[in-house]
Amino acid sequence: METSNAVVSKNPVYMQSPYLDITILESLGKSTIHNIVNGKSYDVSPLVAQILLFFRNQESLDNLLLQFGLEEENITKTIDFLLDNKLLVQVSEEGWEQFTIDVIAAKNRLFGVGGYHKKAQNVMVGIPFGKGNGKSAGGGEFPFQIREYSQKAGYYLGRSNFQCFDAETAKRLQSKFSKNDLVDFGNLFISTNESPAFIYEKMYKIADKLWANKQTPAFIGGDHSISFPLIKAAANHYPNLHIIHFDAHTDTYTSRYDNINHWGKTHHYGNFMTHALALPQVKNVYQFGIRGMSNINEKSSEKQHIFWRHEISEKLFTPKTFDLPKNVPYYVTFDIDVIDPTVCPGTATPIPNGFNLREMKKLFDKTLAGKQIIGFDFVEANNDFDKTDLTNQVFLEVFLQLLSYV
Ligand SMILES: [Mn+2]
Repeated sequence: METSNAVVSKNPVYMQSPYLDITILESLGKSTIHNIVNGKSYDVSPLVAQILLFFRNQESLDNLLLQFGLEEENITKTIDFLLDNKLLVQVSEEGWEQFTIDVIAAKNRLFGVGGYHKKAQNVMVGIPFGKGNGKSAGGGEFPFQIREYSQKAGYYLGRSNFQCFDAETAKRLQSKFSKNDLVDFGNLFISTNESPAFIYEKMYKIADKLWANKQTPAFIGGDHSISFPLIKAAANHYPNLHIIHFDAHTDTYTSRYDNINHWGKTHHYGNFMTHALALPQVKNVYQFGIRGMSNINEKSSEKQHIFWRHEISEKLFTPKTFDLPKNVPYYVTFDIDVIDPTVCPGTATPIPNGFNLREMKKLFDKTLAGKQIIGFDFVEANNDFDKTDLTNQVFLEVFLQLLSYV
């Protein structure tokens, strides 16, 4: 007797391939499944697309039959088709491992913390991707470099008293490190034969999974283009998402090439925010530290709130606040070029008149204290522009300060 793979085990568990775009066109009676790895497209009935969407998270065949009111023999061919074309994956006992395959454990974990586990609250993930920056891809090496630097310097912080920070920050960091709920997942694995679209999709899937597990990720870039897939993933879990964006640039810049490249569908380090603003779940974006001639008339959305460098200076050491909404979830994206290039030279697009570290710390106090921060990224550190260790040191100090508020 011929038995199909799909029904051999009693109640198999399936999961949708992580690399699909599914478009359902009810009115036309057909749907399209696009595999972004090999470029293949499949026209299927809306029911088949719905079945595939049902398996977005791991689900058993029995649950599918129950949910859709189907008989097993009527669905066998469809399941086989989906399996044969790798649109659907049968989850083995190592099913969970699928998620971790795309992240390679770091040889030297940052601050000497532990490796990934499901229960950890704060999860650091390196995203060594720099090709979204049109000026220099060197930032892609940063997640490797910072771990190496940190290890050589002996920064194992498990029992540190964080005396080099002010008392409040030290207290927050001590509690975070002593609870052992900060881990270093490792770096996103990127192969040279992968396209940027494919790599962005991997970032998106990892971020989506971390938020699905109710964890709080801290992503280490990489250039600023990585933030869009991360924010897109956050939006799946937070329908009222707010963004705090530290940067010298608004990153809502379009170039004439943006329209040539796939009709504006692609994104890069200079326009990731335009794409983030277009997400309906993103309600408001607060941009801090914007300055310089490249922002001479930059405001493109009602959701976008710019706090200019010169306005911030006037408020920073006064009791004045920035009146950000309370009790809403915030994602924080931090571009290291918000800091003055004389303080931190290692970045591809330096702009004069940035913050010093004392101002930066104060700005964190005024914007992040008491907020619900669901995760953050720290991007655009690029040691190609700094042959000293200054940028590494600025990164570690500012990263820890930022982390202390999360
Ligand atoms: Mn920038």
